[in-house]
Amino acid sequence: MNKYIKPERKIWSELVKRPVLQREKLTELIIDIFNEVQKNGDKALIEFNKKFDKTELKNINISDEEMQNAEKQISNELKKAILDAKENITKFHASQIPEIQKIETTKGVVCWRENRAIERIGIYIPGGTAPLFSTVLMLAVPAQLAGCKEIILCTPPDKNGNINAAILYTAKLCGVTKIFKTGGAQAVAAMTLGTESIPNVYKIFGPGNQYVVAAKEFAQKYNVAIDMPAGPSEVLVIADEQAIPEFCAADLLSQAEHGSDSQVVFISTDEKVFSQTIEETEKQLKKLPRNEMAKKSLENSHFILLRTIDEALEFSNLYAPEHLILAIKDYEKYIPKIQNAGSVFLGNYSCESAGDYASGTNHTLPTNGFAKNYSGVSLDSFVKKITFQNISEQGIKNLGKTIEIMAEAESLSAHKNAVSVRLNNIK
Ligand code: HSO
Ligand code: ZN
Repeated sequence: MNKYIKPERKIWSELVKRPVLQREKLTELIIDIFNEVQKNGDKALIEFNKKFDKTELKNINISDEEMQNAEKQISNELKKAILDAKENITKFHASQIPEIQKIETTKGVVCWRENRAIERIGIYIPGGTAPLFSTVLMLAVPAQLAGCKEIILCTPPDKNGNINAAILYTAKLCGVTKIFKTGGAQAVAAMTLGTESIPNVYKIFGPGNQYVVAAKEFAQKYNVAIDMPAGPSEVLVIADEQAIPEFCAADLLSQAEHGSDSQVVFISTDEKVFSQTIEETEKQLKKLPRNEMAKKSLENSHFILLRTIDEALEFSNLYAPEHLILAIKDYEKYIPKIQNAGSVFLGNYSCESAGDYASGTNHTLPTNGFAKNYSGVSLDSFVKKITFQNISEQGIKNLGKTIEIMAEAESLSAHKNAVSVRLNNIK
């Protein structure tokens, strides 16, 4: 835990830096994996399952029996929670479906845009210690609302060859069309290139370890789009004198438990809240089952005392956090000053966990400073927008001269002519 008391501005640029990830070494490995998947398809994936996931599977498909068993394994309580969350995520993302607006830019010239779903998308869900079925909701719900025809999900099997029941249950509930037992860079390669079983997709979504992240970057060489560049998860909490240290500590730890590379930053303008939050964080940390991971992540994390909320927001905008929690009074007043953040949580009761699971907003958000130039996943992430225009005889008469003059000035006479022939025809 690094503590800074009113640090000078000249060191801020150091404080906002994330640990550098060494990706270069991975490229060769990723190329090998892509080549192997291209050459041997499903067989390669089965071999990779043996090698990396230590499981002997004959194929990468999920049987009907496995799907039915998954549903039986989930408690009614969890099913109800997943349904509640799905309802809120659906409400929020459905509100993002735009109404078509036809704009007459010049009399007789009508322009508009229409959404078309990306037909085939891929969702990657990591395996490991925390089965992120909530991420299935965050990606499959907007994909289905957008109208994506095929929603492919890949996730690694455990050593018994099984997939977490909640992941399977949620996938089915949210209209995922096919699920495959394959993980890591090879799953990304398979969704990029296609295999006998796995269709190639046009866009790949979802979090993953450094291999998955590197493979998603590499997939773009094959004209496959990705949701966003990824890095470890982060939260920045700003707390004034009315903040509750117990709440702040819990929020910091909820993010720290994601992984040893997670980033948490705490900023306070109040000395008492500052020191009490540090004490609380240490106290709560001891009680956490994922204590080891959270402890490591806290080692790289910053606790900063600043003078004012304005100053804290300036720091936050420079850091551009994935999640920003404003545990301050008058948070409304400060909303216009938030420039760079993935998702913002306002007031003492808006915990990040709410957005992670069930309030309705998406939890797939820009990390690693990318909140400066990227948005989180939304309905828009699953569509392309096509522009249309319809120009009447009157329209070309009204706009024709403008086009002719511009085309001539660019020395593109064929462009000019495409207008001239029409204008002559009208006369
Ligand atoms: N905080 C994570 C999302 C997540 N949390 C999933 C729990 N499950 C990244 O925004
Ligand atoms: Zn989380």
